[in-house]
Amino acid sequence: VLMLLFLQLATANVNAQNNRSAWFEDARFGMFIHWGLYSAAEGIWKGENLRYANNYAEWIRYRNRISKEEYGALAQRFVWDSIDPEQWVLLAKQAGMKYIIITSKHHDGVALWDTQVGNYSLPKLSGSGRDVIKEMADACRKHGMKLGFYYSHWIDWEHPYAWDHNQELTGHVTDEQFNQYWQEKALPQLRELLTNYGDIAMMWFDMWIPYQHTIFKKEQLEQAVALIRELQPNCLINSRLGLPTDAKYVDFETLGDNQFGSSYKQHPWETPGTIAHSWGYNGQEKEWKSTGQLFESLISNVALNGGFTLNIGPRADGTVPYESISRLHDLGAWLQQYGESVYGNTGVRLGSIQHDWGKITRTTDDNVVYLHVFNWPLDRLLRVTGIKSKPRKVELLTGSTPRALSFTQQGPLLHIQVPQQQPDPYVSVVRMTYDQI
Ligand code: FUL
Repeated sequence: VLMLLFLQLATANVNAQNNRSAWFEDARFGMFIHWGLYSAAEGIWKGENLRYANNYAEWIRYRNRISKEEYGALAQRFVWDSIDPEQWVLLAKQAGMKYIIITSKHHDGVALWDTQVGNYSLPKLSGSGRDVIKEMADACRKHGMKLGFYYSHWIDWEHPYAWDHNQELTGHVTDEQFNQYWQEKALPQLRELLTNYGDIAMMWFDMWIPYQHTIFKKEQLEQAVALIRELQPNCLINSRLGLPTDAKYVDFETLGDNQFGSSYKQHPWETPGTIAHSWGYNGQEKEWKSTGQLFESLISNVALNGGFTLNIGPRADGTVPYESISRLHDLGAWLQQYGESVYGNTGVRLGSIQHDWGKITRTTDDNVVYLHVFNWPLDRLLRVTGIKSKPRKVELLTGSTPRALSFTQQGPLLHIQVPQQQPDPYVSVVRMTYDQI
């Protein structure tokens, strides 16, 4: 097994060629934003909590069987004075995130932008005329942030002929009817999103089963791919479109919600994860993930050649809950110091080796390996297995001047002496530099 690992180390860097997804493979960390009419409901409908507590607040229209009109009236609760998408962009930047994906249209069918396809959009329902997608696009451009759109292409509870999960809101839909939804709403809306907002870094679709098990026909999904390739050749497409993960259709794989990697993958991939339980804002939220958990999620994925798209759910007044802000600040402060061990890093299969102290990552373009130490060894000895070559130097990154560490190597077993005190409360980083791995 170890022999195999050494061979694979030598053939690293097969990803991140000069292709569309190279930037995404370097980015590793992005922000997801779930924001829409559901944010104004805050997980409560007419005094009743979101039905089925174990579900997402952005599903409230469906869970609580809210009529289209009553749901649309939630748009009146938006507080436009304090809504400022630039603040979300700045927050992402401060957190060390390299891209943002925002829900342009979630399952509720409401467009956040000023769509010409029907009237069911936030600018029209609220009467504000504010096109938050345009504001996001402008702010992202201003701050050098990549922007992607989440678009619910399969489920749409507004359109009578779209897919409705168990078909309880809109009733049974035939193939012809579904195609009508596809041709008259979904494709024209995608065209708007890809035409009116400048460069779009990715389209993030949301169907969690392969198309063969859905109402979609392959040709319909191919129409979406063709449209994207025609209008925005550099735009990435995620695997939840429903077509196979194949460079022709899909640029990166999206795992299940909050599902983290379990083994090294050669192709680009990411985990969409919530910072809480719900994606959309839920006033009753009790399950905030700890900052330590978030570090582990990010670094474990990078060690397996993946990325992490971390979601926040702003309120209907645009503010972001303090619980999210404080976690993002901690992540950002750490990335500011130790980002070299995350951005542009890959596990190069070393990430699959189990070490009880933490994870291993490696830069894609040179011979530097990082040890991410979550559990500082009480006996002050870090044991590393799996790399046969001997490092030229081993250093503890301290945030200021790196501190040289002494080490011994026997075959693929490396023993590193570390100080008693861990330099970082979350994850300390040891940098190992090789002449050649
Ligand atoms: C899921 C959706 O049903 C959730 O509401 C959320 O958008 C998540 C990212 O994907 O499958």
